[in-house]
Amino acid sequence: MKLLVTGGAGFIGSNFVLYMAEKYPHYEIINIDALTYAGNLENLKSVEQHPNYRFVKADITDRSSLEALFAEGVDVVANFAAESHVDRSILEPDVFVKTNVLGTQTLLELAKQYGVTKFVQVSTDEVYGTLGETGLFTEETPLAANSPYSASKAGADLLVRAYHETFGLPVNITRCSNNYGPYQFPEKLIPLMIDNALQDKPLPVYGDGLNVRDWLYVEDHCSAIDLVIHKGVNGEVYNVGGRNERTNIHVVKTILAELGKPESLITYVKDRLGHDRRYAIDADKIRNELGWSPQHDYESGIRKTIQWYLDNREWMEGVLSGGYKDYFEKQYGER
Ligand code: NAD
Ligand code: TDX
Repeated sequence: MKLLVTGGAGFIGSNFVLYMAEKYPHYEIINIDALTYAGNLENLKSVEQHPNYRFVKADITDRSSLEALFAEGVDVVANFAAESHVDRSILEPDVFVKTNVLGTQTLLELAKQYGVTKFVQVSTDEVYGTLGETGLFTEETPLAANSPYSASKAGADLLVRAYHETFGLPVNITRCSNNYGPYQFPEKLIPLMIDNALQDKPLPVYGDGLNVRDWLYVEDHCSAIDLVIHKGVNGEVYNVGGRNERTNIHVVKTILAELGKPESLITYVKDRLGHDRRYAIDADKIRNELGWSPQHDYESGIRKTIQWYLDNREWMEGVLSGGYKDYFEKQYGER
């Protein structure tokens, strides 16, 4: 099997490459990534020497730089590449539309032209909008994206659907809830709060801190995508989530308690514009139809994650200093 992973230098993509390379050492894995601020090849150090792994620096919106790779023959595309941070999408929506919508359409076109056997679009629960106090997102929940980020992901989802309906492209869409774990860029809630707490800096909590997210340990997301690649019924959407709903303030307090830091570090700040109140995923379909089950609950996952950041301070320092950007040239030279 020849697997093309896009965005494999980012948080979830790099965890996925490591997961697949270990589980299927005989698969050929090609990782393409534009290495934006969020892409970090240091995440992939342990797989660099793997004989069946290859990294190619490329932008998913640039068809000409991808064509040769597809012409070599690709079986499966797993599209993780995206602009992923909601706050950035509020400040600068253009690049979200370019990468998330146009980039996905460029990949779909190549997948159609070169006849891939599966195209998995890694999407998000945020395309469904927001929930009130009760209820869960199912695959039938109408799309009602509220941020430029989620709107661009919803646009991509509709293009993926359209390539299935119109051209018969064998696709799946996965819609996962909030991930956490190793290698997450410290603009996102959990690594940001761990890092600030370790440095005794204020922990900025948006609004009243009572927004709810449904947390999933990243490895459990990887196992879901693995299953969808191998067993997903073409054209189907699969929600992914572990029923770990927590308020943001609860998450922040868990981190402070685990690190032995005082709650006086918590600082309430201005709310995010258009801040979705609550996400919660009904994952019965992937559980019942594909046999997926997550291996981590919130308590064990968050402890493991905090320990990883404690054990990998140099990774965080590299990210915060921007030092990881030198890594590509050191490792691969100019291209
Ligand atoms: P991330 O920001 O950590 O990584 C994104 C990666 O994509 C980076 O390596 C970046 O360099 C690369 N990239 C960006 N623009 C590119 C382009 N034009 N061409 C090629 N590569 C490009 O994001 P993440 O948190 O790992 O999310 C990965 C995917 O999973 C995204 O599609 C996101 O929407 C989705 N998702 C994320 C979560 C979450 O909680 N983080 C939850 C559900 C779904
Ligand atoms: O400093 C902060 N303070 C704060 O209160 C940050 C960065 C966030 N928050 C709140 C906003 C959200 O309610 O914490 C919650 C989580 O925020 P993020 O980590 O930015 O994640 P979210 O906006 O929920 O989106 C994430 O999950 C779905 C990913 O970034 C998306 O890529 C994914 O699709």
